This record gives sequence, C-alpha cells and structure tokens, in this order.
Amino acid sequence: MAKKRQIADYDESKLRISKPDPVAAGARGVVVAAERALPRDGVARTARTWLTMNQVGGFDCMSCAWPDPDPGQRHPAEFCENGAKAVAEEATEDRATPEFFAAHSIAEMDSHSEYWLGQQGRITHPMVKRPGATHYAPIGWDEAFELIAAELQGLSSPNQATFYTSGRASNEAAFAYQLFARAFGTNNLPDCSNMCHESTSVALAESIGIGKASVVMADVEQADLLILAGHNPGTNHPRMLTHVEIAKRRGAKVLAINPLKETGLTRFKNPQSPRDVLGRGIRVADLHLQVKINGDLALFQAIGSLLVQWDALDHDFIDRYTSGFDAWAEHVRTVDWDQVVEATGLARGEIEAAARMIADSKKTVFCWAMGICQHRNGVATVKEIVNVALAQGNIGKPGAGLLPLRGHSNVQGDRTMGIWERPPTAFLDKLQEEFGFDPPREPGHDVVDSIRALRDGEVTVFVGLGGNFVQASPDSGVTYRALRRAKLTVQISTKINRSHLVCGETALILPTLGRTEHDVQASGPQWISVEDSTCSVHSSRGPLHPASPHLRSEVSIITSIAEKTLDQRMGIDWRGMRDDYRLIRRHISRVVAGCEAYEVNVRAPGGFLMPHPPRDSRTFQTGSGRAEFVVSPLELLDVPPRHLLLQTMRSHDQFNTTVYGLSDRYRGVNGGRKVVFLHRDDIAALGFDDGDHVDLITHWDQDAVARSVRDFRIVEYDIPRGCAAAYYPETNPLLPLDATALGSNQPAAKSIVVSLVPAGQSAENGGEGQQKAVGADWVHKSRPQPVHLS
Ligand SMILES: Nc1nc2c(c(=O)[nH]1)N[C@H]1C(S)=C(S)[C@@H](COP(=O)(O)OP(=O)(O)OC[C@H]3O[C@@H](n4cnc5c(=O)[nH]c(N)nc54)[C@H](O)[C@@H]3O)O[C@H]1N2
Ligand SMILES: Nc1nc2c(c(=O)[nH]1)N[C@H]1C(S)=C(S)[C@@H](COP(=O)(O)OP(=O)(O)OC[C@H]3O[C@@H](n4cnc5c(=O)[nH]c(N)nc54)[C@H](O)[C@@H]3O)O[C@H]1N2
Ligand code: SF4
Ligand SMILES: [Mo]
Repeated sequence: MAKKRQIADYDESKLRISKPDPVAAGARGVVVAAERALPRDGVARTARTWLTMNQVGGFDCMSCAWPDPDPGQRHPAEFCENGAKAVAEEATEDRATPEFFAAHSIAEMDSHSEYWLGQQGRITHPMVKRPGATHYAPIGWDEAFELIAAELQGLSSPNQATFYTSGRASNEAAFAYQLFARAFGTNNLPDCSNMCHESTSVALAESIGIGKASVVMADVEQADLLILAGHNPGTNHPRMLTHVEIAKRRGAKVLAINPLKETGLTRFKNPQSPRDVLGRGIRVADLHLQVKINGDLALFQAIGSLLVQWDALDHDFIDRYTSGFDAWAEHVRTVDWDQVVEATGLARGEIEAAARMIADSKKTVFCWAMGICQHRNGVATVKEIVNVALAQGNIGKPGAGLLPLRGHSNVQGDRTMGIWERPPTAFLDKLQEEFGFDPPREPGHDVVDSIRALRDGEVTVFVGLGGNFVQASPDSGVTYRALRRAKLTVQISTKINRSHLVCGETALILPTLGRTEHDVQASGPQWISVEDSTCSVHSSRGPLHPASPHLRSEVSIITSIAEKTLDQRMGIDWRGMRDDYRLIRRHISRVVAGCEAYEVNVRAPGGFLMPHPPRDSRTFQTGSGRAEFVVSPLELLDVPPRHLLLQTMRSHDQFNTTVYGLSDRYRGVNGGRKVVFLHRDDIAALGFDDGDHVDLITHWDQDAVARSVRDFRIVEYDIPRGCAAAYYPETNPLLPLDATALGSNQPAAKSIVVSLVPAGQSAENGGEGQQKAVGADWVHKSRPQPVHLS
C-alpha cells in the first residue's frame, strides 16, 4: 500500500557538536541499524532482509564492495550498521507517487536537501517532465521508450549521447547496457568509477597489468601487517574490521595513514562477538601516521628510500618478476627529506618507525581508497604504493598483496562487463565476434569529458543507469548548467535525487527494482550477479515484493530502450535477454575473459573467483611482461599562506549523495552537515573561533570563476595544520571541473585549495554554488598569491 509520511527537511541550525565516539561498531551499531530500519520497513520486511542479506541464495548487500566470507563461514547476521541502513533506504514503505509529484513542483523539490529527497521513498511510476513543464507527470512505459528512441534516432552522431552507470547495477544490466551503447555506436560510457578508483585502475594496469585487487579475504586475515591508507573502514567498509580483528588476534600489526584519526582506525568492537561487545574491543592501529592531505606520494617515496637503504628487499622477486628497479632505487635514494617532512607534516622518526614495521613484515597487505585516488597525483601515489609492495615481493603470495577498496557494491563488476569509455581492444573484438557488428573503436567520454561535452552542446542526450550524476560530479554550477542544456535526460532510479530536478528540456524518471526485490520476467523468477572488491563473483536474489507493481528491472528497461531504438538492426535478441537473463549470461561467458561457463560457476554456492594473473601465478601482463617499478617525480601542491587544503569526504550517515541521517557520531557531528574541520592553530591564525560560521572559497587560477559555499560552522578537530575537511556533496561546487588527477582525469576531490571568509562575505562573488565569471579585480583581491597545481 502506498503510504506518505510527512517529512520535514532538516534544520542546519540544530547542528550540535560533541565528542567523537571512541569505538567503532559495537552494540551501538546494532541499535542504530534497528532504529533506522524498523520505522520505515516494518518488522516483517526488516527480518526478511536481514536474514537473507549476504547469505548464500540471498541478496548481496548493495552498499559497499567488501566481500563475503566463504559459504560455510558466514555469520547468521552477516552485515553491518551501514549495510542495514542501505537496505532500510531501499526497502522503505514510503512512496513517491504521481500524487506526490503533482503536489511538488520541480523547483520546490529542488529547494530541499538530499536528505529530504531521499526520505520521500520509492518512486512508483515512470514520470516525465515535458519541455517547459514545472512538474513531473506520469507517462506509460511504451511512450517513454518511444520518446527515448525518437530522440536517439534523431541525433546526427551516436556520440551526441552519453550513457552513465553507477556501480550498483548488476553484471547482467551492465552487460546489456554497454552492448546497447556500442550497438548504437558510441563508447560514451562514463561511470562512477571515473570519480572513484580511476587513478587505481590506470596505475595498476601500468604497474602490474590488471586494475584489480590482488588479494582474497583470507590474505587479510593471514597478513603480518595491514596498511590502511586513505580510507575510513569503520564507515565505508565496516565489516572489513571483523577481518582486521582476526588478523590482529593472530598477531598482525596495523599501520594507519590518514590525516584524521578515524574511529574505525582506532578501536573496534565486533557487534557479533559477545567477548567484544562486553569488553573494550580491540585497538586497531598500532601506529597512526597523521599525514598531511596529499602527502602520501612523498611518504611512500621516503618509505621506499629507507627499505632500499636498509636492504629490506626481496631480491629474488625483484630479479625474477620486475623491471625498472634500479631506476626507482636511484630515484628514492635521493629523496629530499626536507621536502618529505614538509609534504607529509610527519617527523622523520615517525616515517622510520612505519618503514621499520614494513621492513619487519614478511606479508603485507596494502589497502587504500579515496584518500589516495582523489588527488592531482593520485595515479603516481598508487604506483608508489605498488613500488613499495614490489620491493618486498608482496604480491602473489598468501597473506600479502594490493587491496584497493572499491566503492559501490558492483562497480568492479560493471567494469568487467565492459562499462568503460576506453574498452580494451580484446573485449571489443569478442563483442564483434559474438554479435556480428563492428563496435566503435575510438575512446568515449568519461565523466568529466561528458560534462564538458554537455556544457558545450556536443552531447544532448544523457542516460543514467542509477546514480546521481549532477550531485556526485564536480563543479556543481558548471555541471548543473551542462545538464540543463541537454535536450533529454533519462534517469533509471529507485529514489528521487538531484539529477531528477536538474535536468534536460525533456526529462524521464524510469523507476526500477532494487537489489532487495523479486524480479520476475516472462520465463519466471530471475537473479543477477555481482563482483566484489576481491574479484569474487556471485549471484544475488531479492527477498521482497517490489515497491510498486509498475517497476521494471534494470535489464528490462535497458533492453526495451535498445529494442525500440535499434529495432531489428544487428539482429540482437533483446527480448530474449529480457525474458530470461540466462541468455545474457551466455553472452557474457563468450565475451568476457575469465567468465567462461558463467552460468554454472556463478550459481555455485559462494560463486567463483575471477582470474588475476599476478595473484594466481605472479604473471604480469604489462608491456615488458614484468611488474613495473615506476618513477614519479615528487611535485608538491603549492598552498599559499592563509589558504588550506580541503578534502571532501563521507559522514557515517550517508551513502555517497544519499544522506540517510544527520549523525556522524564517529566525528561528533549531529543534526547538521555544514561543518568544516580545522586545526585549532589554523582557526586562531585565520582570526576565527571554534563555532564561527564561514564561507569557503576555491582558489584556482585557471579560469576566472568564483566558486564558494556558504555558512559552514568551524569545528576544532584533530587534523594536521594546513588541512581542512568537510562533507561531500555539499562541497562539490568548490571542485573545479578541470582539477583532475594526471593520467586518470579523476576529479581531485581530496585536494581543493580554499580560503575562508566570515559567513555571508562571499555572496557578492556569486553566492553559493554559483559560477559567475568575475572580474580580474576580485580574483586578484581574494588570491594573495598565484596557485601552482603542478
Ligand atoms: N556507508 C558508506 N559506505 C560507503 C560509501 C558511503 O558513502 N557510505 N561510499 C562507497 C564508495 S562509492 C566509496 S568510493 C568508498 C569510499 O571509502 P573512503 O575512501 O573511506 O571514503 P571517504 O569518506 O571519501 O574517506 C576518505 C578517507 O581518506 C582520508 N583522506 C583524505 N585525504 C587523504 C590524504 O591525502 N591522504 C590519506 N592518507 N588519507 C586521506 C580521509 O580522512 C578519510 O578517512 O566507500 C564506499 N562505501
Ligand atoms: N566531492 C566529492 N565528490 C565525489 C566523491 C568524493 O569523495 N568527494 N566521491 C566520488 C565517488 S567515489 C563516487 S563512487 C561517486 C558516486 O556517484 P553516484 O554513483 O552517481 O552516486 P550515488 O549517490 O551513489 O547514487 C545514488 C542514487 O542511485 C539511485 N539508486 C540507488 N539504488 C539503485 C539501484 O539499485 N538501481 C538504480 N538504477 N538506481 C539506484 C538512487 O536514485 C540514488 O539517489 O561520487 C563521487 N563524487
Ligand atoms: S561491509 Fe559493506 S557490503 Fe558488508 S554489510 Fe557492511 S555495507 Fe554491506
Ligand atoms: Mo566510489
């Protein structure tokens, strides 16, 4: 039954700052999960989801990409607080019906927060905004598909359309989607990965020949040393801590590298263990390097230098499997320690202590995520981490390896299925063999290039398979205007978000089934498959009745659009794929390397492991056939006096742009989100006090545009000097579109040069999120010194 609770938006003035929670998870995590799930989903639905989540034959948690234990070793409650929140958000009994859309204009909805939008519940009907309309109105599925087909057929080039994917889409949906885009004639397949682990993918491909993690879960448990760099496990991959705990109880050490002493890096209580819940839990990090933002490249070069100096090297591995060692050793030997200390903010002794831990470990696992990737030098930093791993042979042996923690639950699978604007030639050849058409060969647009092309009128149709493109992307002002220029925007979504409101001349919302729901097609019940951070591929089937009888599955929507647009051209059996997903899996087994016998393997309890040559046999499919040591020059970001380097990150109560609630209890922030964390000495040096409200202004000398966000409360915090932190996506207006990582074009969301002015004083410069070109006069006044981002 459709229900509508009246939900008030939150009031930022209720923001309260308290002491951060000192322990991650524990009983409190269970209580919060229940508090969130029960009022919105009811007892029966909550029980049904919790009992089948991450179980064999059940559904895969749609939150993060952390793997599940082997089938025999799963706990009856194999999920965490944030997994439970993700399920509650999807399984909610609230509904956004046509009556809701009739009662709320697009402009009115746009005046609300992401939190309020999400609270409106599941979208029940396909909706359309026609040119000039102020409201969305219902539309039939067939008419919606015809509208899309007509617009696509009317383009003078297929490259005038772009097809975005967010990493929640299943392998089946992703395969069908990329097939459609390529049959239509374009490689414009941007995805959330362009903003997430693109730097990792680029770096690992060059260094070890494959852009994926080289470990399985058992390696984490068997390691001597776990390096947790630039990620926040207590919030963003919480069950990882259970396995970190197993390793620690075996005697493993943990080295944390993070400007913030995140609670999950400090102390953890396993909520599933009575011993932990009653006791004090475990101390996580044995050593925490509170590195300055963007200091990691210098840090890993310094560590490399010490390993070389101490001869703490695996010479046999280096000789047999690698190339480029001598040049790298020479480079790090001459590292300038003054520069290292300046870049990292760490004392030489601290770095030596960390290097000593690494030197003493026989099996090290290197973990990282956004704190490493989202920088100008993200690619170089990942390569430097790999250099240090290679120096000690920490790849392709039990208990050791590289573990980039993927973001979305199936972002890795989507790439495996060909969601990629630069597909490998071998993949396209297979596609051609299987389907008989000649796929486009020239690279397509990634996220940033799609925005540029929309901005410049070169792309006029945007299709989004999930996600919240306008809100997740950088430079909100530019991106908003770019999307508003589109002739047609199509969003395949479960819930309302900003991308439905900042839309093209004609806009469609196509409501879809979520991971928790039954999916029944003409041939009967269907299931889907996904791949986690450790290359494990398995099936998922939802336990719940769909939120509305009008919903269609992602596969059904994509194949219907394809059928209408391409008709019988190319002889692809879209209807067959829609009616029975086994046909898609048959195609996958013939096109995607490593997915042979896909149907059988993926159905096995626990699924199967994708091949990974470095992990499996120390085989490196690089140009030289060896793992590459890569030399990266050390370039420091120039942050002028009275300016700060801002990182934008997630609270404990959100999933990317979906704001579940307003409690970031691990950082002591409650009731609001517009905070900026600063060191007490910086607060004083800039002439402010804790609790003052400020505007943040970006400093970027490559265009004459003022970027600001307004009215953020200063929170005194344990953060290195010169650094600032605030939540995403509120800060996305600050991130210039062109501020991307070298080599990966990934937005540098963790190194934005900003200054602060008292709240309200940036208004004259265009106001919050506004992208007004301003005169050289203002640029000069607000920027005492030019910024060199090289
Ligand atoms: N509950 C929940 N789970 C999620 C998500 C979510 O939003 N909510 N998002 C998912 C997605 S898509 C992703 S990509 C992952 C993201 O997972 P994380 O990478 O953990 O995400 P962030 O919140 O961006 O946190 C980045 C961490 O890096 C640190 N950091 C920032 N700058 C630097 C730096 O220069 N050097 C170092 N060493 N550290 C730095 C920050 O202090 C912070 O602890 O999580 C996934 N899981
Ligand atoms: N400043 C800054 N910007 C960032 C980041 C940062 O750290 N700082 N992080 C970046 C990263 S790592 C990422 S991954 C991106 C995330 O970018 P996206 O993946 O585009 O964003 P999400 O917020 O995860 O998308 C949420 C929306 O997905 C839809 N959805 C949810 N479940 C489903 C489903 O099952 N099917 C379909 N079709 N739709 C569904 C809902 O409508 C929901 O509103 O943001 C990036 N942007
Ligand atoms: S660790 Fe990640 S995948 Fe596992 S239950 Fe928690 S949120 Fe879901
Ligand atoms: Mo991500």
